[in-house]
Amino acid sequence: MRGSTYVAFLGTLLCSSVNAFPAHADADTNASRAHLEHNADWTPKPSQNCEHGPKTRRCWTGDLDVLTDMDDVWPDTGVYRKYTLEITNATMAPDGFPRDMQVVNGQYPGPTIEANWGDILQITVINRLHANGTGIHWHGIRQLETNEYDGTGGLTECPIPPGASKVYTFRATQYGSSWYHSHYSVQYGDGVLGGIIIHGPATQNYDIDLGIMPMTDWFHSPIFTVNSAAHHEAHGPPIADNILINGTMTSPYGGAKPETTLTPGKTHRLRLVNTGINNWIHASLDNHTFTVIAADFVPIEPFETTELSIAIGQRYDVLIHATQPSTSYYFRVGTGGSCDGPNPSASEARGIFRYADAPDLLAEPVSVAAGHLMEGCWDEQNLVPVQRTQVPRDIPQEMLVGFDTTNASTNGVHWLIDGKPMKVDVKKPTLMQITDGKWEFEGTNNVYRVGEKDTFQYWVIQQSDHMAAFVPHPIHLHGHDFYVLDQVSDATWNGNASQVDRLRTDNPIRRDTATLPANGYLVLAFESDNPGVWLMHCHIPFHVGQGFGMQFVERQEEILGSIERLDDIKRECGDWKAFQESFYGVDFEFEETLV
Ligand SMILES: *[C@@H]1O[C@H](CO)[C@@H](O)[C@H](O)[C@H]1NC(C)=O
Ligand SMILES: *[C@@H]1O[C@H](CO)[C@@H](O)[C@H](O)[C@H]1NC(C)=O
Ligand SMILES: *[C@@H]1O[C@H](CO)[C@@H](O)[C@H](O)[C@H]1NC(C)=O
Ligand SMILES: *[C@@H]1O[C@H](CO)[C@@H](O)[C@H](O)[C@H]1NC(C)=O
Ligand SMILES: *[C@@H]1O[C@H](CO)[C@@H](O)[C@H](O)[C@H]1NC(C)=O
Ligand SMILES: *[C@@H]1O[C@H](CO)[C@@H](O)[C@H](O)[C@H]1NC(C)=O
Ligand SMILES: *[C@@H]1O[C@H](CO)[C@@H](O)[C@H](O)[C@H]1NC(C)=O
Ligand SMILES: [Cu+2]
Repeated sequence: MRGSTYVAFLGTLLCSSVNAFPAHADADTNASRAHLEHNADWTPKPSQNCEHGPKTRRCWTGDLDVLTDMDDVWPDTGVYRKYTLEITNATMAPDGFPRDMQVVNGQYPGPTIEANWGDILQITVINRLHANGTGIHWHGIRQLETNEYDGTGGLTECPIPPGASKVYTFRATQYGSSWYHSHYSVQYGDGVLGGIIIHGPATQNYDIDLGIMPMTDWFHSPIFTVNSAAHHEAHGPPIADNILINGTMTSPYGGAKPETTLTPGKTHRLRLVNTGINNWIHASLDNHTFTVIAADFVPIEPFETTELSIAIGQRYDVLIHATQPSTSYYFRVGTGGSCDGPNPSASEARGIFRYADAPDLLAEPVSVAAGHLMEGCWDEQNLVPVQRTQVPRDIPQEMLVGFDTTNASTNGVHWLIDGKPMKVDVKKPTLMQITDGKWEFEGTNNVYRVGEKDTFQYWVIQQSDHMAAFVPHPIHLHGHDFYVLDQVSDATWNGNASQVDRLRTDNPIRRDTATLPANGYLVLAFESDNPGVWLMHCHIPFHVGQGFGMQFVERQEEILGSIERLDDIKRECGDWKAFQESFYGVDFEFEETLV
C-alpha cells in the first residue's frame, strides 16, 4: 500500500523462521468469551518479541504482526512446503448421485495446502487424465515475480498434457484462507480444487482452527456437458442440482450431510470459501453469530453478523464461539435466489455443527433458524482492513461488458469486453509471446497495458445497459488485490461529480474478488506493483469460457527480467502441441476461450 512507511525488502527481513504450524490451543482460556473488538484501537504500535499464540493472534514473529503491510513485508522463513497433486478421472457420488469427476489425489475436495506466511510452496501437479489438459491456479496468491506459476492457460502457461507434470514454485507473501483450482476450461467444476491455508496473524483470538469450509453449487451432469448447454442458451443460466458443503450433501439419491465438531467453551476459526460455479452462497449457523476477521486474504476489523453473502471465489474467515447449550445445530447454506440461476432442490442445504459433548451424537438437529437466509447476489459492505490505505481519488478508465446472442444456436452466446469476447491460443500463451519479443497482440486477446510503475490503476467495469443480460458477475483479478471503490446496480457510470465523490477512497476494502452488480458498475483500483500477465475475469466458468475475460500486461519491459523459467515454458508448450497432434490427429489452430 502507498502511504505506508514500510519499504520493500524481500529476503532481508531478519526473523526467526517458523518451522511448524502454530499449535492449536488446548489450555483453557477466557478468550473464548472475548467480547467483540468493535472500533478497536488499530493504531500501529511496536510489538517487540511478540509471539503468536491463542491469546496473541495479532502477533506473528519478531516485529511482524497483523498491522504489518503484507504488500511490502513478509518473513523470509527459508522453508519449502512440498506437495504433489495428481489429477485423475474418478466416479464419485458427493451427494449420493454417482458421476464422472476429475479430482485431486483421488479425493474431493482435494487436500488442503498449508504453509506459514513467508514460506515457499513447491507443488508438483501431475496430469493423470487421458483426454484433458490441466493447470492449477492458486486463487488470490500474488505471485510476486513468479507470474509463470499463476496457472492460466493461454496467458502464463500451456496446459499440462496427460502424462506430464509441472512444478509450481512461489512464495506465500500473504496469509489467510483461499483455494486452488484448475484453470483449464471449466474443469474445476468437475472437482479439481482444494483449500489453501497460509498461517499468519489474525485480528482476533481463537482457540481452534477448523480449517477450510468449501461450499459450492453442484451439477449432476459433467461440467463440460453443462458448459456446452450454457454456451447455446441465450435465456437464463443453468440451474444447479444441489449444494455441497465440504464436498458432501444429501439428495434423493442418498449422500450424507457434512458434520463439524465444536469444542464447548472454545472459539473456533472457520474459513468459508465459495468454490462454486454459478451461484452466490449465503451461510448461517443456528443460534450462533459469526465474528468475521478476514475477507479474502485481507485481515479486517472484526464484526459480528448472523449470516454472510459470499460470491464465487470470495472467502470469509469467521470465529464461532461454542457457548450455546451442548447439542447440534444446522449450518444453513443457500444460493442468491433469482439473481444467479437459483437452485430449487437445494434452496437451503444443511450441514450439522455438533458440540463434542452433546448428549446424542447421532441425532438430527432440532435447531430452528432465526429467519430465512437472505437472497441476493451482493458483497458484504463496510469491511474495514486493519492495514489502512488512502487511495487517491481519480477518474477510472471504462471497460464495457456486453452480451451477444447473435447466432446463439450455431456459434453460441458470448460475453464481450469492449465489444470482443476474449480468445486466447493455449499453444501460444501471452508470456511466451512476450519472451519472443512480441509487443502487439491479437485484438481478441483483450490485452490492456499497464505501464507506469507503482501507481494506482483505476477501472470501472460497466454493464452495457442495452446488451448485458441482467445478471451480476463475480470479478476476480490475478496477481493483485484490488480496492473496491464503488458497486452500483442499475446505474451507468458517467464520471460526474456526484459519482466521483461517492468513490470510497478512505481505507476501502481490498480483496481479489468483488461483485459487479446487475445492470450497473464496479469501480476498482490496483497498484502496478507486479510486472506480469494477469487475467481479470468473471469467475463463473461458463462466462469466462464465453469470453468474459481480459488480461493486463503490466510493465512488459520488466517481465523478462523477473521470470526465470522461460525455457521451461517453451518446452511445456512443445509438449502440449505434441499431445494435441497425437490426440486429435492434427495440429489444428486451437484458438479458444480456454482459461
Ligand atoms: C476468567 O474470567 C473470570 C471472570 O472474569 C476470572 O475470574 C478468571 O480468573 C478468568 N480465568 C482466566 C484463566 O483468565
Ligand atoms: C475419464 O474416463 C472416461 C472413461 O474411461 C473417459 O471416457 C474420459 O475421456 C476420461 N476423461 C478424461 C478427461 O480423461
Ligand atoms: C475434457 O474432458 C471432458 C470429459 O472427458 C470432455 O467432455 C471435454 O471435451 C474435454 N475438454 C477439453 C477442452 O479437453
Ligand atoms: C471437512 O471434511 C474433512 C474430511 O472429512 C474433515 O477432515 C474436515 O474436518 C471437515 N471440515 C469442516 C470444517 O468440517
Ligand atoms: C435458537 O434460536 C431460535 C430462534 O431464534 C430460538 O427459538 C431458540 O430458543 C434458540 N435455541 C437456543 C438453545 O438458544
Ligand atoms: C450470424 O450468422 C449469419 C449467417 O451465417 C452471418 O451472416 C452473420 O455474420 C453472423 N453474425 C454474427 C454476429 O456472427
Ligand atoms: C450524475 O449522474 C447520475 C446518473 O446519470 C445522475 O443521477 C446524477 O444526478 C448526476 N449528478 C450530477 C451532480 O450531475
Ligand atoms: Cu459472469
